[in-house]
Amino acid sequence: MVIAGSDSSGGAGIQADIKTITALGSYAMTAITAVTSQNTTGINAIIPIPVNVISKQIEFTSRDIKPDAIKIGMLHSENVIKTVIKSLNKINVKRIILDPVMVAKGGQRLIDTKSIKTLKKKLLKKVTLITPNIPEAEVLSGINIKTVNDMIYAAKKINILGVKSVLVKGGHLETNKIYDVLLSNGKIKIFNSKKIITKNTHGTGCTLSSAITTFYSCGKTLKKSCELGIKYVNHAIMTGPNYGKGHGPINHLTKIEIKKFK
Ligand code: PXL
Repeated sequence: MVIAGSDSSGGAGIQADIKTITALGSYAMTAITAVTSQNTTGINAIIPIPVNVISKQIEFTSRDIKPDAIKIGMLHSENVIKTVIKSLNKINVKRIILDPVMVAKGGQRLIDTKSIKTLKKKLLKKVTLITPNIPEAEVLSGINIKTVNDMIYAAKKINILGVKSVLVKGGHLETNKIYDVLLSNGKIKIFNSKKIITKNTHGTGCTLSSAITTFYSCGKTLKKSCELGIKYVNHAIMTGPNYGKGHGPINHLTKIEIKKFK
């Protein structure tokens, strides 16, 4: 199950989540938190969904088909965060992945400051894995991140807030390769990938967290799920369709061979 916002341009949000989960052979259910109106050049409206409608989607859907895992994306207000926590408490799903969505690729804020506080204080305790990018990890940890060592330190600081595992994504760092840092069970694992030079990276965060959630829901370890998720997103970036005038989408239907994911 995905709890997230809708992206009318189809590259990020719920649309990216459903495409990813489906492409990887799994079944996606959704609870929509907000509807955004956007294209690849930016967002021109965010329409919140009433909180009682959010809790209904989560609870009624899960009562029939119990999710193997939950991915959480855009939670734009404090009220939405509190509502999601209440619903999570009722449905009792163990594997919860949080992509702490804060700013869209074009720079538009998708969450306010008060909500970030509530997310840190109340939601993180419920979460198995959080997947911040560098700016999000800086906000959550209070650390200025310039190096891979800073990423490790930030992961440790975020871990202390109560979340079990942390994947700090290094795409924003000015390094020749991309380093993603996983802190899980007190151990650090660094995944490195080739840097792909492109402006078409809209929805990479949503896609990665959904891919990780899918692999994890099928019983792979968190470490393996991160490794496979990163591989999938890299393929999807490399084969992106180059749509739109701004930050275009990636290719969620990248021809991945399932046997590579063993
Ligand atoms: O990529 C972050 C994100 C998440 N969720 C929604 C979005 C975006 C970015 O545009 O629109 C709904």
